[in-house]
Amino acid sequence: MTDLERRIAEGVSELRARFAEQMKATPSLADPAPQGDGPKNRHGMPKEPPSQNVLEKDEWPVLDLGQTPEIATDRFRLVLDGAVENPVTLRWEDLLALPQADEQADFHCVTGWSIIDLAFRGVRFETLAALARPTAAATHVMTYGSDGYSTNLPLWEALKPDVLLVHTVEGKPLSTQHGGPARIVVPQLWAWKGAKWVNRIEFLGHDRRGYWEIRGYSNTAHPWRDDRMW
Ligand SMILES: Nc1nc2c(c(=O)[nH]1)N[C@H]1C(S)=C(S)[C@@H](COP(=O)(O)O)O[C@H]1N2
Ligand SMILES: [Mo]
Repeated sequence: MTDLERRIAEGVSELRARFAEQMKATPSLADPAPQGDGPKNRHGMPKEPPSQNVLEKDEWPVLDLGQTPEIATDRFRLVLDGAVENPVTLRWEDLLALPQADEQADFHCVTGWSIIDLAFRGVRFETLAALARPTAAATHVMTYGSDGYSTNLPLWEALKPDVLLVHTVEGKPLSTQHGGPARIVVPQLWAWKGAKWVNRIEFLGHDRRGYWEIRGYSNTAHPWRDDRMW
């Protein structure tokens, strides 16, 4: 283990311990069957949330504010700042030097479609957080895309191990239209919680609503509880 890997592993266990109770109290981990008791394969969840249509992987729609920033990997920067002991700016090579993770996860869009079992590869959010070391006051994050988008998350959702900064999907580089070179994916929540073209993760000592949350989307965004608006 390198020094960096050891520091990250220590940071991750400290954060998991700090937020363990709140993580356990959230629907994806707390409810054995929040929408009934159909076939289950996702932390005790049915395969797709209520009223969702399952699309094939090659039918993955593109949804965003209408701009598609082109970010070459040599211009990629990810700022981790706010309520942290160690603010950092990561370049592409820094990102790839961090421990990499694979997650087979689902992608649920509030407009009514879900894609099941996408193979995501990237860096776990908890790895990034362990690097930046959230202060004792940190409770939430705001994530920003370079198109002006933002979306907020409580740390007890962001720190779940399947939350990734994704750079590879199904073995191929994440496409520009889906937020490449790197975006956040939060499989347990509606897809708007994952900023495409992410360039900043700001740690906060209180909650603050992001782009769609200000405009009436649910702040909790749990598909399994049908949290869609407000
Ligand atoms: N930067 C950025 N990220 C974003 C958005 C956006 O407009 N800009 N839209 C969000 C919404 S509303 C959804 S449903 C998903 C869609 O991701 P996709 O285009 O890869 O399907 O991205 C989310 N992340
Ligand atoms: Mo969306």
